[in-house]
Amino acid sequence: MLDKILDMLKEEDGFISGEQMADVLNVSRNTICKYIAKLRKMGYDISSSTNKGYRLKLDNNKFNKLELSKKIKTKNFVKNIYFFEDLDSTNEYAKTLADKLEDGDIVVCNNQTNGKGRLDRSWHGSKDKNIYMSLILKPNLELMNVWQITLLSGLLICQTIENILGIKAYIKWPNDIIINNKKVCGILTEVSAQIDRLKYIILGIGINVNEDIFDDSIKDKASSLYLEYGKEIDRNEFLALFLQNFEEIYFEYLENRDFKPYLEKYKSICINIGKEARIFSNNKVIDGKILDISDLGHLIVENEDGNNIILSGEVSIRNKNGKYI
Ligand code: BT5
Repeated sequence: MLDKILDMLKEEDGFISGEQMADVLNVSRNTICKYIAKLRKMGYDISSSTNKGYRLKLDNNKFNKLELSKKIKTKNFVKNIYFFEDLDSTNEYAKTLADKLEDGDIVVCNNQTNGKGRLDRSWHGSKDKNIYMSLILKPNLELMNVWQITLLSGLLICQTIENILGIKAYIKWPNDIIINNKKVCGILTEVSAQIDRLKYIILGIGINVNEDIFDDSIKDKASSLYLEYGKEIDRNEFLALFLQNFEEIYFEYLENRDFKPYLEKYKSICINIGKEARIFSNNKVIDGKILDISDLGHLIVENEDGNNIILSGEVSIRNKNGKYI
């Protein structure tokens, strides 16, 4: 009912009377009044006039459960959306619910107050601008394959950026999404497992969508889709399309658990290949040249002794001045 009333308000240029809505929806005017109050509580700006009825002030940047669920077209994913105005961290919240969540459920918020990056780093962002989301996955998968799911999610963020904005985005291995050398999205994958049995994966994704001001600490290396594209982006549409893209590839991948079919595409947008880098892997620091990405999605690095080794870990690329960034 709520979404039907919202649709009617959106379709009307000016005012629409409570009586007209009540007739179309076959409910009392009192019921319409109650739903209008609910919509107002959700932040919709609805004015009313005694003889004319109700008018909605259109706000294309409204990001909430109602708008999001209307856009979502996944088949098996996103049976449940846990949407919050404010949350400390969507990943942390998802963990508290993880046992009851289903494969493909999401936790989303409009304002994340204590966002987490990898290795205890933090993820910044303001209210009403960005996407902060955790996708819960419960695949039947070996622990070592989880890595590939993370890589696929980066690939699919890039694909969604290209689908919606027509802009090419790149990946800094494993998973920073980069446009014009600046980071627009970060991914934090967390896993719960017992011995070798995977319980769940929490894929935490932070996308700088309509952000225009960054914290001093990151303003030189961060950007947003809005800043790169020049127009505001509908977060509902973006997230819905990402989830649809992700669902398709996730189930395709799970059939063979093989990263190879996606490797060429991944490599074609991976900016680390051919670069001098410093890799932090298993408490060791290795300097070398990144030659390639292996079939399993790891880095193939030529180390200082000229040997090729396969690594995973944290990567800093060496810039023109010889500095690792
Ligand atoms: C990441 O970590 O890039 C993973 C970020 C994941 C955030 C999502 S939001 C939803 C979910 N819930 C959470 O609590 N987290 C996930 P890392 O590679 O460690 O990068 C973190 C570093 O990126 C920081 O130390 C900053 O230097 C920089 N950074 C922080 N916020 C940024 C932003 N909004 N845009 C670009 N760079 C940022």
